[in-house]
Amino acid sequence: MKKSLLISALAMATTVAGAQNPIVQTRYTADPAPMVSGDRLYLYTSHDEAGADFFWMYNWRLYSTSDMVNWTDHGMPLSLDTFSWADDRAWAAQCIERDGKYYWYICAHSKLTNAMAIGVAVGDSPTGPFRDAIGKPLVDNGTWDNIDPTVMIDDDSQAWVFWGNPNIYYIRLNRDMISYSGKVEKVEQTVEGFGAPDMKLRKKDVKYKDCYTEGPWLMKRDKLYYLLYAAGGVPEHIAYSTAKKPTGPWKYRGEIMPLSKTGSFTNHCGVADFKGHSYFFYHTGKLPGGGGFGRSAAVEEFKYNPDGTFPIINPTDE
Ligand code: FUB
Repeated sequence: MKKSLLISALAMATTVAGAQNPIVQTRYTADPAPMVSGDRLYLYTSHDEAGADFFWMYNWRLYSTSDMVNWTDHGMPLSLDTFSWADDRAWAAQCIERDGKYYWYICAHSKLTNAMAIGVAVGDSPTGPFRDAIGKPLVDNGTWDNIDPTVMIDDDSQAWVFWGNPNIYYIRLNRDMISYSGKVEKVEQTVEGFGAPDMKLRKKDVKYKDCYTEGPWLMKRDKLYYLLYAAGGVPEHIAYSTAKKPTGPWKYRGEIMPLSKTGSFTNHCGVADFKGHSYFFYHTGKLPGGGGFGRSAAVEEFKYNPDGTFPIINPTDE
């Protein structure tokens, strides 16, 4: 059983079938973030522009499926126009449901600080419509580190947002999901935790190449917290760390998706369990005409190892 694609060009909310990677073959879709709601899996993506020479990106896209074979294109529910404070770089994002509302955490360039910022949109359904939830960024402290938010609601109902490149930050969201308590915290990147120490040492010593770079994905399984992320600088592979608490300490657990010839020097992952199967989403540059700035979401079904660790997952075209 495998994926899909061939989302028709007419597409909007049209169901079409296919059976190979990339999932979407009619446009570029990067930074895939799955969310299961009801009996559907929703895939929130960013969107590379054809022919771009950098990550000049303006909107986010949404697809869904009930069977991992037939996908529905829900169009572009969110764009930079949604956020009065944002003017460029509509980068990685993730959506989550709480109390019947859907919170889509995004990052974009802030006009207010001339740096990257984290924002949040809210809607009444997984497909929106979405609006800027607070009319200003959630985090906008003037650093370019503020990219790639990942969000998780813990069993004790505490919601967490992690993000960052090359540093990792987190906040504890309040129950309203649009404000937070305490301050922005920074994760200490020890060798034990992430395979490498801070950026200065990474640059000096190549043995520290296997380090956190960006694109965190926070999840919990059997009481253990997992932080998956793009690692190793350029080009990126996917690695992960685990911890008994979201605040750490983290333990580096190795690679999940090793470097391979995908045509994209970035990678960015998301994981979902859906209808009894586990899926690992990532992106490649494999769509014809694609590459490092023309990426496409892809997916692999996998099984966790009996001890809860991730297997090695390689990209396929199937
Ligand atoms: O899509 C733009 C940026 O490229 C993302 O924010 C990073 O994770 C990398 O995939």
